[in-house]
Amino acid sequence: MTMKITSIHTTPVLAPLPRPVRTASGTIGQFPLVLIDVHTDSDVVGRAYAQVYLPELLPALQHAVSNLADMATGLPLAPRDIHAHLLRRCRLFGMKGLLGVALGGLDMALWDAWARARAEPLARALGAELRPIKAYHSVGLYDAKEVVAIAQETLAAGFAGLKIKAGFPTFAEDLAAIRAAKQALGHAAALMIDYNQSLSFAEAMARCKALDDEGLAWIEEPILADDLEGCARIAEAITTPIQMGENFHGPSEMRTAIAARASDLVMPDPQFIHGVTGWLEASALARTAGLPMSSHTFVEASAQLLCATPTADWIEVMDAAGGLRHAPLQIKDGMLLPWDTPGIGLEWREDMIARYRA
Ligand code: SMN
Ligand code: MG
Repeated sequence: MTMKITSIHTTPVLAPLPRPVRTASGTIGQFPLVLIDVHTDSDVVGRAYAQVYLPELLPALQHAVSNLADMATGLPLAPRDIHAHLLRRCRLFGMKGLLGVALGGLDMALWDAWARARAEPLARALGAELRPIKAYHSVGLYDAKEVVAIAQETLAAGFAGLKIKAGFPTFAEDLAAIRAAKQALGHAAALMIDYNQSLSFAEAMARCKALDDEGLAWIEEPILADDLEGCARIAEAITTPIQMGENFHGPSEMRTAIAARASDLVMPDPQFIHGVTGWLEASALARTAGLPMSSHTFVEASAQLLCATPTADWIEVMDAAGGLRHAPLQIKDGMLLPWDTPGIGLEWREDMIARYRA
């Protein structure tokens, strides 16, 4: 007998971070999250969250989630059917931007409830076994002096990689930070950089070519994510893999980017790609294109989803909700060990929710 959704609650929080995430395109001091609880006519409650990088946009995201939640309340707990229903219902308006993010967060909570109802981790409920995933520590923009301590902390925490943001005003500053990080990491961990779409095409081409012999695991979003032709030209011009995907709004945008050969690697964001449902479609696109697929934030859901991703590569560890959750992440020998608990495994600390509620 299929469960029914009886109510869906949203809670806005400004989640604490161990340190601000400074990027060349803005700084995140606290993580604005909308916690999403899907209640059913049994004792199962699905839990997930959606995120927005600016506190000013948190009310809008919460409203968007609530509006979609109103369209799902009362329906049977069938995540694929609800996803299709919401896409049909919003066909005229379109499912991009904040609405697409709201769909992604709600979809994750629905699938969490679905897996909890089966008393299985999401990966196992999707037909995949849990397995360790190569993990990198994702941090902000640090200069050549600051980055040494970050690299040492990364090695001490057991990560197999470190991603630093790039995009200082001068290339010399980028290069100095990269070389300092490489020296501190030695051969113990891979190094990735992320320009967060901050460079012009000409500047990106120049900087990516100048970095091509630095042995970087990838260069992420050097230019605007929607300039697919520009990304493809840069990817063609250098050997270092170009990485993108956190700004794929739904699987269809990933399909377009793959067709444009815009990058060598893909890393969808579980909310932007439209949740678990979107991720599963995206993982099939990556497999048919033969592209390694990594994740962007949402470490709890990503840990489960990458177990069910044929071309799974790295999991990004930027633990936006870590300060609100009971269970700590398990990083060992360069790998993240997905939790063997029902669903995505989110259990909130009510005292911390109350403390950081927006
Ligand atoms: C990033 C973007 C937005 C919020 C956090 C992190 C960054 C990444 O692009 O890839 O981690
Ligand atoms: Mg990025």
